[in-house]
Amino acid sequence: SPVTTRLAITGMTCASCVKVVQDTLQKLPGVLTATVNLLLNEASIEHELQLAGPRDLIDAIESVGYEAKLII
Ligand code: 9UX
Repeated sequence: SPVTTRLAITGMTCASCVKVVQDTLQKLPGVLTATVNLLLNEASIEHELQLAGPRDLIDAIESVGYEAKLII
C-alpha cells in the first residue's frame, strides 16, 4: 500500500521547473502521484515503498539539478 512523502525542494524558480520535477517523479516506478508546489518549494509524493523509497525520490530530483530534503 502506498505511503505519502513530502520533500523540501531547493532551486525551483519557474513553472517549467515545477513540470521538470513533477514529470521526473511521476516517471519513477512505484510513484502513483507527484504534486509540486512552487510557492511552498515542496513536493508531495504517493509511492510504493518497495519500489521507490525516499532516497530514490531525492536522487531523481537531484539528477535533474535540484536539491531535495525529506520533510519529517
Ligand atoms: Mo527556466 Mo525554471 O530555465 O528555473 S526552468 S527558470
